[in-house]
Amino acid sequence: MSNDKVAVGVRAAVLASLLCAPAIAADLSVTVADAQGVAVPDAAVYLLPLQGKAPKGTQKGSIEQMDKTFIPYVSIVQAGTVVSFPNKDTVRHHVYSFSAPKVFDLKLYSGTPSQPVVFDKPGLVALGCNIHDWMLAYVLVVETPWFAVSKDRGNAVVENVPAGDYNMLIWHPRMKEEMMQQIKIGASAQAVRVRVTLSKPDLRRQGG
Ligand SMILES: [Cu+2]
Repeated sequence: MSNDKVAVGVRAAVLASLLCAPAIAADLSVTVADAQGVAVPDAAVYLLPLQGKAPKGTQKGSIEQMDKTFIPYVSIVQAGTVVSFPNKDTVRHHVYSFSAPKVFDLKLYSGTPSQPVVFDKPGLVALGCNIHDWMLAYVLVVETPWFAVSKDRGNAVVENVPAGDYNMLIWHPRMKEEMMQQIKIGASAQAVRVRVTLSKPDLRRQGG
């Protein structure tokens, strides 16, 4: 083999190893509790990089209607996400939003409406149903793929966050405003606990 060919081969190997090297990233586990220390489910947690723009992540979501309830109650999606609204009930629903980031209206339907809804602008969107006016859900539209919603024990895991500095934001339907704190993500998983103030009432009601 000529020296030139060897050099090309070495360069190709170096390039391949650079391309295949996994970026340093880690999971962030956030446990959300209220002022009394009680676990808070349905809190949306998301990370905005202090430098640069976040890349595009998953762009598909789904919000079901089951037992005349939206599931999940709180969703967080990246701007541009296409969300479907499958109806698992035998009754029909008429899902709508009057919220500025996404005004829409899915007229009475059963099954899954053929037109999904694209949440293209960041902000908070409240969902309702024209037929069952107790039905309520929220979609928080953010400009990052790094987010999670807390489960029953108040735990939210934001997976595979590239190492770097971020603003971590927490939102819950009962909070007056988002809470923000800076956080550094390194090479290994970390866990943080946050306390939030739930000063607004829970607007969910039971329906028939
Ligand atoms: Cu309904």
